[in-house]
Amino acid sequence: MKIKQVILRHLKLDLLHPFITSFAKEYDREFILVEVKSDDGISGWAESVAMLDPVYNEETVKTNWHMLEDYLIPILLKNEIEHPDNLSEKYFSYIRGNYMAKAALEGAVWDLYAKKQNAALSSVLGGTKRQIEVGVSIGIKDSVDETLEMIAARLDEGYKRFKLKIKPGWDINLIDKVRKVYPEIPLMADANSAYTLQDIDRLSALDHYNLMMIEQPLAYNDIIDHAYLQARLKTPICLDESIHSVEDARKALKLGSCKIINVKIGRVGGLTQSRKIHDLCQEHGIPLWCGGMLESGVGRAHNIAITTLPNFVLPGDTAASSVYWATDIIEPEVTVENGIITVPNSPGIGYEPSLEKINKYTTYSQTYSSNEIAAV
Ligand code: OSB
Ligand code: MG
Repeated sequence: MKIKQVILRHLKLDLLHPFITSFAKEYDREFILVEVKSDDGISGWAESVAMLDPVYNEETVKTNWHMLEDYLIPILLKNEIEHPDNLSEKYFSYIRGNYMAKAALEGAVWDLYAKKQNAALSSVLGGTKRQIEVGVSIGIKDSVDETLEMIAARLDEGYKRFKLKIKPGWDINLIDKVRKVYPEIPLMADANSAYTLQDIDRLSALDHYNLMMIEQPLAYNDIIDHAYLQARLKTPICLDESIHSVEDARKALKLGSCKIINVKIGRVGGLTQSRKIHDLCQEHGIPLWCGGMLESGVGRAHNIAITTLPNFVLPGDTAASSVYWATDIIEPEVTVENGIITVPNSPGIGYEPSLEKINKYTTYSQTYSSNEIAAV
């Protein structure tokens, strides 16, 4: 496969509801949309999930633009790509880290590759599910009552699992009150690394509430303390921030740092690496689910495709477009019925990026083409 052109667009979309975590308050999302074009005029699409500031991981929108422009796009335009797997396994592997940047370009090539075969991305990846179950991630609110209202609304919409963001002081009381109103709902908490081992009593207190899991309680780069904590908690720990590769997953499983893993395509460097983590965890009986980074419809479509792999057995964070945006940039938008997304079977990501909407939200863009690279 020869890529002729890559277009990077910087977009800004306003969130319908501010999203507050232990590390950030987000009112909108600025991100890079990647379009790759082959010589026969087909386009593949993906987005970078890097945040504006380096608060989830070390990457940012700017570092991703730099990595794409100065390293990854020139590699892509110079080489004949036999298979998308070769990007992370061969061409990009000498570059350390920068997984979200790599995943963004690789994802667009995967979409193009699937479209060229006239096949859905989900089936090209080996996915089998026709429907996927989804949950919803609820940020930190001003009050417990406000959180309860949001849960009630999402419960009405049929979501299958409720994830509440927690931090020290917004944890036991919150979960206790939610459990009093909803003793049975599938409930979990995500700390985004807000605790240390000194908080072990506070975290152990959450064992009384029958949570499905606690996501990333300790440091973003830790798997050692998590192993110590998991040995002392009944509640399963799910790792998010700490897992960047199949090697990280292997080590975390060996140490007993978690019982569940949240896969984010961007965090682990793309679809090829996500699939490797999937296969390893499947072998070891470790359940997976697909996390979210407040993606637009383009990233959401990629999340839906990877979730069709059989070991994504727990509901993911890929909620409907309408949970996040007044208007999404794909057609049709992602819809959820009774907590279920029906996986599209049209070629590639299965949703059409709307150029009209994309242009409306694009603040700047840059085109790179293979002729220019060759001429340099
Ligand atoms: O930790 O899962 C997280 C959003 C931004 C950064 C990190 C996280 C999140 C979410 C939102 O929880 C999930 C979603 O896209 O709905
Ligand atoms: Mg998380």
